[in-house]
Amino acid sequence: MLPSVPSLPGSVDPAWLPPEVFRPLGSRRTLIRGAGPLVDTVHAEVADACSRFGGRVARDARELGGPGDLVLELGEGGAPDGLGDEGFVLARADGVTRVGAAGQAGLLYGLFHLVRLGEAAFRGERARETHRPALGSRMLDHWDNVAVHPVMGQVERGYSGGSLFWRDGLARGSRDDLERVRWYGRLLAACGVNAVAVNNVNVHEAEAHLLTDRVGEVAAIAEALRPYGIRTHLSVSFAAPVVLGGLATADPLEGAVADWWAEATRRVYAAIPDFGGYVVKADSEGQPGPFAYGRGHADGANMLAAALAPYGGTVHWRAFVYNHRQDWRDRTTDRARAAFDHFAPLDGEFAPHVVLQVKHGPMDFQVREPVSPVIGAMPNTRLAVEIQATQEYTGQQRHVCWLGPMWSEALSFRPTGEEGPSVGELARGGGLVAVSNAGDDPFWTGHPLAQANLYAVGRLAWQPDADPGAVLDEWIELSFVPGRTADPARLREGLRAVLDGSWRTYEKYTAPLGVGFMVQPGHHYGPSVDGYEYSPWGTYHFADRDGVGVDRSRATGTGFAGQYPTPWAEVYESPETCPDELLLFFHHVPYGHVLHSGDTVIQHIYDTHFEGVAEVEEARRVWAGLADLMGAARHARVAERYEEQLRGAREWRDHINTYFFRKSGVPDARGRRIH
Ligand code: GCW
Repeated sequence: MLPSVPSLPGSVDPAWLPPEVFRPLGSRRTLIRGAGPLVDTVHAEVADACSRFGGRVARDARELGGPGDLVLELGEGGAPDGLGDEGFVLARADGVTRVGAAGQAGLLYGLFHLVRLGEAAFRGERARETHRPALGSRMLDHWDNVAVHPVMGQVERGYSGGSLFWRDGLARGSRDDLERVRWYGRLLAACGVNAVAVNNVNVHEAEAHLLTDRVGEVAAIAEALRPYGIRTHLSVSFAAPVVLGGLATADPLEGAVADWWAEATRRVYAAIPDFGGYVVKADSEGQPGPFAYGRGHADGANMLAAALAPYGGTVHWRAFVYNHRQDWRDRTTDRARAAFDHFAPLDGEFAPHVVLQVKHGPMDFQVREPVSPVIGAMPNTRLAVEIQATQEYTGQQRHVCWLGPMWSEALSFRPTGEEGPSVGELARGGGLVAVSNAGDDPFWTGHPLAQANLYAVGRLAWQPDADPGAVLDEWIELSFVPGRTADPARLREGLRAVLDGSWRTYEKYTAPLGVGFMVQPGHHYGPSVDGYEYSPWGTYHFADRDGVGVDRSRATGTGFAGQYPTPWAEVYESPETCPDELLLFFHHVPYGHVLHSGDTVIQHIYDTHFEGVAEVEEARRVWAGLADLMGAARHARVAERYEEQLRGAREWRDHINTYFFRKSGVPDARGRRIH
C-alpha cells in the first residue's frame, strides 16, 4: 500500500506547499518507474496531485503519448554515473518530461524540483540538466526541550510556539501531531533538508534519557520523517555514562566509558536503523565535556565516533566553546578568539566520523560578524557550518529579517582570498546546519515571512552559491502563487520590497558597525546598550566619551585579526582597510573617525538609525497595500507584527542614538531629535 500524503488541518498554513503548486504536476499523465520506500512517497505525491487536478498515474509506457507527459524513473535509462543518491537529471523531448535518478532520494528531489518549475517543466524542449546537492548533509537542529524548561521554555530561543516533536514532557503521539511532523518532513524535503536533530543541544535531565530508555519516542519521530528522506539525529549529554549509566566517570579514554557508548549506540540503531548520529555541545556554557577528565575535544569526539562508525553514523561536535565566566575587567581574554584557540590546533586529529560544527561567525549569530577564522583553518577536518534560522538576535520573528543574503555572504566568503575555496566549498565534508525556526505555531515560524529563512536553509545547503534573490523568488512563487492572484506583479514586487533589504534594515536600527549585542540580557530582545557590558559573557563594546569598538588587531588589541590567513589578517588589522560594516568588531575608534563612506562614525550611527526606522515604516505601508492579494489570516499576522517591529525599531533608534549622543556630546549634523 502506498503511504498517504500527510494532511494538515485547515488552521495550519501550508507554507511553500499549498495545493495549488501541484497543479502542473497533477494535471498530466505520469509514469513512475522504480521501487522502494521513497519511490512510494513520490508515487503518493503524484497520485495525490492527480486526484486534485485531473491527471493520472500511468501503469505502463503504453499509456503515455500525449504532449506534457511525465516520466519519473529510478535507475537505468535516466541516470548517469556520479549522480549520487540524491542527484537527478531532468530533460524534455518529444513532449515528454523525464526525471531520472540513481537513488530514491534523487527521485524525490527531482519531483520537488518539478513542483518549483511549475508549468515551465512541461513546455518546449529542455536539454538534459544534472542536479545534485553541493553539500551531502543539510540539517536542522531543533533546540527543543522535551519538558518545558523553567527559564528557556519549551523551545530554547524558540519564537514559534511549542515544539513540533514534544509536548507535556513526551513525544507527541496523537495522529494529528504525527501528521504535522510528516508535513514538516515534506516541507523540508521540498527545500532539500535531509537531516533533523530533534532536541536541544543543552541536554537537560529528561532529554538525556532519549538516548536510552526513551529512544522509542525518537524512533516514532524518525518514522514520521523517514518517508521524506530525513534522517534523525539526537543531541546527547557527554555525561550520559554517569547520568544514565551509573558509571563513576565519563572519561573518554576509559574503556568502560567507550563500552557504555558502544552498547547505548547499538541499542539506538536497533530502534532506528537509519539513525544519523549524535550532536554534542561539550564544555560549552556549562554542558559537560572531556575537560573535566583532563582530556581534549578530539578525545571526546573520537570516542563517540567510534561508537557510531560501525553503523555509518556521525557525531556533530560543536566548536562553540568559550569562557562564559569571564571577568569583564580582564582585557586579555577575547571571546571571538576562543573557538580557533581551542580547535585549530586539533586539525587532523578528528576521526572520519566526526563533523566539527562551527558557527559561521566567531561570536554568536549577531546581525553582522566576520566569518569564523576556524572555517579556513582546518583543512583536515570535516567541517559543518552552523547558521541560525531562529532569529535570536535578529528580531525574534517579530521583526522581518530575511537572512538569505547574510548566509549567502558567509558561504561565499573565501578565507584565503580570491583564489582559495569558499566557505560553502569548505563545508563539503560536514554540510550546513541551521538552528530551526519552526514550531507548532499555525504559520510554523511565528512570523509568516520567516518561513523564507527556513526555506533558504535547504536551498543554500543544496547550492551554497545560489543567488539568494532567486531563492526568495522561488519561495514567493510557491508560497503565494502570485500567478493566480488578481495582480501578480504588485504581489511579487511588494514581497520583494519588504523582504529583500530587511536584513540591512535590521542592521541599521540595532547595534552599529559590527559591534554586536547591545541587547537585553537573558532573552536578547530589544535594546540595552550596556546590558552585557559588565557581564561575564565576553560581549563588550567599550564605548566611552571618546570612542567605541573592540580592538582586535594584532598590533594593539586582542590579536584576533591574526587568526585569519592572508589577505584577511591584513585587511582586518587596520581601520584603513577594514570594511565599514565590521569596523567596530575589529577596532576601537573615536566618534569622529571617518568611514570609507565619508561619514563619521557618530553621524553614521545617527543616520542609519533614522533610516532603519523609516525603512520599517515604508515596509509596513507596502504590506498594508497587499491585503487583497493573499489570505486574510496571513496578511493580518504580518500586519500585526509590523506594529511591534516599528515600536521595537523606534525603541532601538532612540536608545542607541541617545546613548551615543550622551557619551560623545556630538550633535546630529542634521538636527534631528535625539533624546
Ligand atoms: O546563542 C547562544 C544561545 C543559547 C544557545 C547557545 C548555543 C543552545 O543564547 O541559548 O544554547 O548559543 O549555541 O549553544
